[in-house]
Amino acid sequence: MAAIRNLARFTERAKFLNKCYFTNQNGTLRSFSTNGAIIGLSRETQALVKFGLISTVTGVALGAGYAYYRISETRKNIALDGTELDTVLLEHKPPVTPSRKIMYSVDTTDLKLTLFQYQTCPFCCKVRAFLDYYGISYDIVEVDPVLRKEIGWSSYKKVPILLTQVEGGYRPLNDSSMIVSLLASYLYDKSQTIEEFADYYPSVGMHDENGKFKYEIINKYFLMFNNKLPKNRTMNDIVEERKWRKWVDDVFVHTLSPNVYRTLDESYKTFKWFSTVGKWEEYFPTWERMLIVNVGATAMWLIGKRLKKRHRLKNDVRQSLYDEANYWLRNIKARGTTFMGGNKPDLSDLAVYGILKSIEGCDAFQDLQTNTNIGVWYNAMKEQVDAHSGSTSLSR
Ligand SMILES: N[C@@H](CCC(=O)N[C@@H](CS)C(=O)NCC(=O)O)C(=O)O
Repeated sequence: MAAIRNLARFTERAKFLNKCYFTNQNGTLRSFSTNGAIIGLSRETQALVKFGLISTVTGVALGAGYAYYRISETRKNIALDGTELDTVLLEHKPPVTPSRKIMYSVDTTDLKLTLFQYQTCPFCCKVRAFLDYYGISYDIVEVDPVLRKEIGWSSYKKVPILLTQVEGGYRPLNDSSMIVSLLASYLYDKSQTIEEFADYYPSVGMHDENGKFKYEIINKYFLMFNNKLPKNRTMNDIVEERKWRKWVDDVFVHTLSPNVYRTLDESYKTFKWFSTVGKWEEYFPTWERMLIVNVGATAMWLIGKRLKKRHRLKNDVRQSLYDEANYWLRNIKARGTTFMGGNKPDLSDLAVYGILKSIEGCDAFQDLQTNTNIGVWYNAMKEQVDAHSGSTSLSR
């Protein structure tokens, strides 16, 4: 607000200066050339100069505001370093209307879930792949990725957040892998409540090697089996599944952004697809949609380059995407089964499927299909998820 007020004050002053000192009688702006001669500027140039000035001041004000915000956040976070973060139980449901409801007749769970998400966030797609495969109903709240006001009630500022109705209120679950592990454990052993399972996944605040504050969930890949393994699964299967789920989060997912935001043009195309598939026209007013597409596409194109470096992708980022997809496919082939989980998908299949689904409408996905054999596995997964095949393993 202060930045906006300062900008308004500056604009007023600029108008005053414009009137008093820099204009000729006929209203054209005057400035000084390097050799000291006064040149008259056309109205278009005046407009450009004004625009340039205002943009610079806005940029500086926003930059200063952002720097101040980062410093105060870092100060707050240093105090949190290494401490266990409180998990909250909300007495009331946050007053946000669901964007839509996903209802499955095969759902035999008594879960009441609301997913705060971006339709095309890979981590959100991963959670949806899990819920859809098991045929579990849920409400969706589509979050504005720039303003994020729909998750204003949460101190965790990322999506997905899965709000679960529990005794005495609502419990938000943060982090896609933790959500999947917790729900998979709950589906296997309903003798414990969601609240009890949530205690197995404490979260700790810490700083990473770049000094950035991280929200780390301990044990997020662990499934709680109450000392007995699920039918037809060995300990080795469980360990392998965990290894691949971690590979999805630590390696594979990082090949996506630099690919879908590879050029400014590709970035805009990606955001336009996000807008269509996320039904932004339905949920956000035009100005907000324009803001998301324009700010998002430009910012992500720039960020994509940083991510490429940070995750050490090849210069041709497509190749890194193909390499990881082929690594996954080679390992399934070595097993001689349709899925990594055997004849039925396991949580690692659902994770890979979920994150790839998040780029289904992008050029990068088309190229991936053309240049690798991912299509066969992907289509088999699509069939399983769309048919809610996992629901049969839940009915007792
Ligand atoms: N480890 C988290 C990552 C979630 C995440 O990074 N979500 C992104 C959207 S794809 C986000 O909300 N970013 C907002 C931000 O970082 O400020 C998970 O698996 O859920």
